[in-house]
Amino acid sequence: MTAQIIDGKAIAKQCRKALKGRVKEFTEQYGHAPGLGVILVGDDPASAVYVRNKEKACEKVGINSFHRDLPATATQEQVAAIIDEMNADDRVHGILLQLPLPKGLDEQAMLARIHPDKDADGFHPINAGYLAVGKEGYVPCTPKGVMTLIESTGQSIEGAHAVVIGRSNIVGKPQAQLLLGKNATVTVCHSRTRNLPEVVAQGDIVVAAVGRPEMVKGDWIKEGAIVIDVGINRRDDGTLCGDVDYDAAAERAGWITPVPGGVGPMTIAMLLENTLEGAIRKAESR
Ligand code: NAP
Ligand code: LUD
Repeated sequence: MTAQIIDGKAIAKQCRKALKGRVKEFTEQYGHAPGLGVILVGDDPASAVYVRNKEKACEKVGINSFHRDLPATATQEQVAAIIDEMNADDRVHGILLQLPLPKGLDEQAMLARIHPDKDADGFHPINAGYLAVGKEGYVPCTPKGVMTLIESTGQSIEGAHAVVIGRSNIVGKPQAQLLLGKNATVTVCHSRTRNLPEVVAQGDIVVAAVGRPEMVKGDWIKEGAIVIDVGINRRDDGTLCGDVDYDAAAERAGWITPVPGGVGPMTIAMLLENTLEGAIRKAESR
């Protein structure tokens, strides 16, 4: 079998087009545009690129963005002060604190400082709790985008065996919750998992979120599986690759996402969607 490519770039473009219409309606109805507050701490070059792409995407769909930069030497109090300002700013409906933070800053404390109603990334413990108990709240952008990519195949998630590799708070764990919410049978793998290839081989759906270049080999993949590669790794020559050995996996999978052009663009589209949804919730609660 040769896999069909899931074109995340094209699907994200469709999402942004639909969002642009909804943002326009919102802005006409309420007299102000949705707004995203963006906080970048330190000088990680990849973070700077992602943040710039997110701000450009906001602009294209009509969402305002409010950018604050802090140096790598910033203190916890300085980051907290910016978050507090954005929490209090009525023009800001969603707040993005780009990760990772420079060493020495307490990521969990900073994420918990963001008002849960403005938590466009869905990383606040309250929103993580809502996801765990199946209550409506903000859903983290990457796993939310992955669900859209899986649904684009037209295959049923209910009853399927989904194998998630990785258990981070930003991808693996919320991904497992979302798949469980759609009635998949979910296995979550991590660095202590025994016989990983055998576990992955059971997956009708495989989501790889590890951060190790091409770690998932083609012969681990079940014939016809849906393979979603969340990994973004930079090779020594500067090119990007995922966590899956794409060429070999594509020979067995039914569907597969490329890197770049798979999950990454969806993460950005979902951030825009969460920001709009936050603005709608706020406007409707007045
Ligand atoms: P992370 O916090 O570093 O978590 C990695 C997970 O992989 C951990 O749970 C770890 O297990 C597990 N792991 C490490 N080595 C393993 C091994 N040999 N076998 C099985 N599992 C192993 O990473 P993350 O933030 O979830 O990100 C994962 C990847 O996705 C990275 O490449 C990141 O750049 C990318 N990413 C992409 C997007 C996007 O929009 N495309 C968004 C977010 C992240 P332990 O828990 O046991 O340590
Ligand atoms: N922090 C994220 N840190 C890193 N790739 C992203 C990402 C788009 N607070 C917070 O945005 O959701 C987040 N919230 N994350 N990430 C990773 C993670 C965060 C990574 C890649 C891309 C977002 C992306 O657009 C392109 C693609 O895969 O096609 C390639 C871009 C390139 O470098 O060429």
